[in-house]
Amino acid sequence: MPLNQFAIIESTLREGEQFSTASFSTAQKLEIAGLLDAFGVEMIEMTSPVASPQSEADIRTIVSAGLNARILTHIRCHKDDALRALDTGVHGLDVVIGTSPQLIQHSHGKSIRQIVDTASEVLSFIREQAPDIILRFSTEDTFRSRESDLLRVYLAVADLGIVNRLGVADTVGVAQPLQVYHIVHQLVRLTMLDVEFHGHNDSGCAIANAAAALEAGATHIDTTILGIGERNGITPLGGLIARLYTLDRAYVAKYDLGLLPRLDALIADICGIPIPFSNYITGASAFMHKAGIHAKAVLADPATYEILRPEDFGLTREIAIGHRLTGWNSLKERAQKLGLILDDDTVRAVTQEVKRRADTAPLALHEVDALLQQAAGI
Ligand code: HCA
Ligand code: CU
Repeated sequence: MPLNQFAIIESTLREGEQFSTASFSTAQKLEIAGLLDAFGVEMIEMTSPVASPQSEADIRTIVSAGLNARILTHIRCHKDDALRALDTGVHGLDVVIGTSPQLIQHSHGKSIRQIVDTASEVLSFIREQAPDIILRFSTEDTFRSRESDLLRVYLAVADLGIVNRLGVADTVGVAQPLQVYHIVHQLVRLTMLDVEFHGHNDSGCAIANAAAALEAGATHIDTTILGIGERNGITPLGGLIARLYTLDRAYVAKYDLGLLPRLDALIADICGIPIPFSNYITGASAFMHKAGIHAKAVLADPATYEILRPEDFGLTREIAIGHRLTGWNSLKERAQKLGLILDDDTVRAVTQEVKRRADTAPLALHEVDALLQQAAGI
């Protein structure tokens, strides 16, 4: 299992731009790419140069920023697109072509045989033009494609001996972890090439599918900050980090985890959206403990109810106390924080008072503090 060797292909500047409210200026792309580079992602994928003149110019700008991350661009399986992309000086090309019956019918109209021929021609052309470029070939809508079609296409491409990586894409977010495992495992076994997974989140499996891909031997996972992308997006960077950290913190030790809150806040700000309360690691309630029993245990040892340590991400845990589920341990801790000396019976009495009032409406922290101070005679 190459989990300690996996790499992130960060696609906020490609898939992320396909999110409803995303449209990045050059300065914003530089800021995002710079922060992702500082975080330590291995590759940054950018919108095709064919998309617009500014998209093309921005690839050149990011390439010349001299980041550690390799800069890739994402193109259709066309020679013209490839030439435009190569001209920008990018380090890698991610080439994609649809293989599902739906895309064959409504997108390019090619048969599987024609797909194999086109892919062979375009990929060979790219390799002739750029012997050292990182070259990836993906099928779009892999998980609604026929397995026999996929194998024909991937094996033919692998046989060319010129691509560095094969990609599988759950374009519509329909795949389940076992299916992802199955396809990735076959590609790893049959081709020995690096394998990349790109997964949409329409049915909530994007993170689990990425983890399954890694377990099956995938080497690269596509992410975007906050998971932004077409519709409701793809595997979020923070979610992937949370998933892998909880398997073994060593898997993500190569990244500067303390930058995750800044990355999420930056994209939320640029896209004009809040960070969801339920977001992995950076959601407002990700490290918030409420029920008295939880609070008591967390105060004794945070690991009782925390699988991620907030301090590893530059964050702090919070104990909510002004509500009817509160417990006296939470109030005791609060009193100590305020420097108040109260015996346990008094703290218990204040706790009962908080519960009684909170039955009408939750109390703000300053209201709880006032009750504690009153009990201490202040
Ligand atoms: C799309 C394309 C893609 C490509 C993924 C890839 C997808 O925007 O529809 O090249 O790996 O989800 O299939 O993002
Ligand atoms: Cu996608």
